[in-house]
Amino acid sequence: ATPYNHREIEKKWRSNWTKKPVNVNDGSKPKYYCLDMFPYPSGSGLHVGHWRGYVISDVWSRYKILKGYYIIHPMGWDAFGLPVENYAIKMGVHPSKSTAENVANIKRQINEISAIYDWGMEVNTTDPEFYKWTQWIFVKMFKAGLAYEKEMPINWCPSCKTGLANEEVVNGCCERCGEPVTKKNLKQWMLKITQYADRLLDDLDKLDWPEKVKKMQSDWIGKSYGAEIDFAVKGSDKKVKVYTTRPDTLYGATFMVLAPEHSLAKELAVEEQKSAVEEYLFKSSMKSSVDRLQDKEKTGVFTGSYAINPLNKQLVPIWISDYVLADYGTGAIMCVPAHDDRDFDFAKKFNIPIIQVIAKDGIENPNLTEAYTESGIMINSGEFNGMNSTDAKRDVPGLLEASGIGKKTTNYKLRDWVFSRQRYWGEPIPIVHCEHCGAVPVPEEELPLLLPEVERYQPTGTGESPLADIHEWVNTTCPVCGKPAKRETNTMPQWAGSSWYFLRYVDSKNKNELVSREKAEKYLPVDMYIGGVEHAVLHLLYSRFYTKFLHDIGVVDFDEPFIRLFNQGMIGKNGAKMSKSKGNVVSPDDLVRDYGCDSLRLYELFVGPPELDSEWDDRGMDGVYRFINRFWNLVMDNKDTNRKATEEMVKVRHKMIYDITARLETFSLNTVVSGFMEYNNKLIDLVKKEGGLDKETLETAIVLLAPFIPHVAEELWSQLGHRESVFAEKWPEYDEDKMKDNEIEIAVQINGKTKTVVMVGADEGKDTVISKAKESVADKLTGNIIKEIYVPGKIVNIVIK
Ligand code: ANZ
Ligand code: ZN
Repeated sequence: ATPYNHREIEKKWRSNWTKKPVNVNDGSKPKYYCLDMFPYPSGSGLHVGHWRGYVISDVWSRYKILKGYYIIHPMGWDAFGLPVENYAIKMGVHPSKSTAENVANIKRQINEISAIYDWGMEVNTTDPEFYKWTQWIFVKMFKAGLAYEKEMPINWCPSCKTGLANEEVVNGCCERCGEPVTKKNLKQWMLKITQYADRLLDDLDKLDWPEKVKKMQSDWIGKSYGAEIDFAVKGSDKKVKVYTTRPDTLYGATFMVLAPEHSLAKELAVEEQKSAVEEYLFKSSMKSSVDRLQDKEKTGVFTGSYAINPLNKQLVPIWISDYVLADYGTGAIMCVPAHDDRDFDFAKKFNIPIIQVIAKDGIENPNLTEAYTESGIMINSGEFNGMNSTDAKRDVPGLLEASGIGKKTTNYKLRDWVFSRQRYWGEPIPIVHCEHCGAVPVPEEELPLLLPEVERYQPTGTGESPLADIHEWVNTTCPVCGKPAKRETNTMPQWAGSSWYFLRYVDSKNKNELVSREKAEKYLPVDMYIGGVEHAVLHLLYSRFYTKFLHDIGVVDFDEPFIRLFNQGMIGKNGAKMSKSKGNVVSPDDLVRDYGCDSLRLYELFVGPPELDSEWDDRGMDGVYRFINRFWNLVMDNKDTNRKATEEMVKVRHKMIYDITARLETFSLNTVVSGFMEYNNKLIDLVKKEGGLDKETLETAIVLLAPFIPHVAEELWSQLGHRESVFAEKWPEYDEDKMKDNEIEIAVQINGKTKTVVMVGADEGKDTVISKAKESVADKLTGNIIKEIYVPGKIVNIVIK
């Protein structure tokens, strides 16, 4: 028989599929939208880690084709942003030129996967026909009051020389380059994502997403329920408003702390504390946000002023410390050292009294060595004494509100989205600044507002983008009053295009609308989204926000973009994440040449559970290559034997369908591959035993394998005499009755020791089983039988004396 030759058959089938696509929209099939997170076309190309997600999504898409769907499976390019721009600065190559080169190279590499992408849908975020709509959405948001300008201290990366959103600051460092982030006061465009906080939180319930990602989003939104309480300042008409999630602990509040940036921080400093306070404020203003976060040892300064605890009228000292954040809650807190860790550390350091108000079983601990953060019984709390603290937590906010001491409130950690970047390679923000009319949007019919050519891409570092230097572009006229005006020179963050690109694929050539209502209804939203988990709170939160907005203005009729989400793990080698800088990159190109695309596809799945990080081992390629050869030979050797199926063959076939389908449905793709290996061995054993295999079993195995090793499957399918593509088949169904083992093994024991096994019919009754068992050990029954025990389906134990 012809030996397996991957080069020949992969070339042949790729060309056949181009002539006659396997994914056809005949108008009658239901759609299934399976989307990959689109790549950033970087200069270094793809490594085997990138392949993993694309293989997973292609297997899933091909499986859905066999299940009778028309697949939307597009690909595109997220191509604005820093890497290309940095390359332009270094090499002097225009970003659009290097982007085009990188796209061409990666497209070639992606085609090596033989994934069934529909290139007719391709989008590129840097294409003016695309970013026209990115700008259009901004204008719509501006008109809806969701885009606004604000001057404030924002996260600033001194190395990238640009402002950053909170989401882009990871452990105090720039998400891109890893430099510690500082603060800079800048006038910024902001998007009011906070207006959507509740919907972004509540609608997580609708989504079939990994719980981990949902939790990350809800933690990021960070909704908490609590109260705002006013503390009067002694000897003054000033009040300090605090936000607390624990108003039940009010009797235990023994001091207060203001953030250094709090508006009252300086004012409340009494004469003899003034210089100490000023010194502290200066010192903390010099600290980077990382230092403030990482400081283990609490620092602070006493203002000299006192506030009055509104419940017990006790005087509490007012301190200033940078462990209180200026932009959360009210920027001031009441401190309950007995029950809060940070407050406890602070009180210990500065010798402030600690009053316990919740105690286990109501028994006070006079020597607290750490904050007591569990529940218990209220003590030292006047009218609340004796209450269960859980009830107090629930009821006290209402009681305080009723007596006018506090007000029930909710708070969010989510902040509005800092949307300006002081960089060149991004969408220009379509706004004109006019002295008379203020900020005016570029008229919709004038979009796209093209990104002009510049000579220098260097970020200026002054807080202005390089666009500010192009005077003929900056100077324009006001769209409203026609007087001279200036263009906004900041650009959008890289997330702008990726927040909505998935909507554009299905109508990527539409000149008049972002997406037509008809196409949106037919093909959207995304049914399955596949990509890395690193986007959990950035891209995935922004996309949900954009989709909800576009829903609200009537562009689409759904308000969640991605129904199901799958996050694949990363591939590492030699214990490190695969990356060019670590020098441990494995290129798919050589592996495809030497082993073929089908082997690489299979190994990408076999390397480990797809949701976990896995280690690459080149030797694994030999294993899957051997499997493919064995399967190839099995089919080629038996394709003409025309055996009639035995009962055993039927049983193996149905079990195989069942096992493979169940593992595939649960995304246990590595065990699908090992399952194929096991069944292949079973089939080879059957051939040895029966001298051949029936055609239906061979065909079934080929169809099951088709999503995984499509070229091999097509070739073997045609070798069996079929003229149509294997993808015109239906995914096989199993019949549970035919899967049943009708013979089962029963262990036969004498006095608890196994002597032999007997085969009995699966639905044989107790008496028959016991008599067969006794027969099988007749020669060993050398005594009186005193008991016969039957464990159904498993054991017969005969007790003799
Ligand atoms: C008194 C108290 C007693 C508190 C207690 C906690 C435990 P979340 O859940 O994160 O919303 N807080 C409020 N504003 C703050 C700020 N700007 N910077 C730092 N901490 C701040 O946390 C709310 C709790 O964090 C609030 O409840 C407040 O301390 C503190 F046993 O008030 B609590
Ligand atoms: Zn004007």
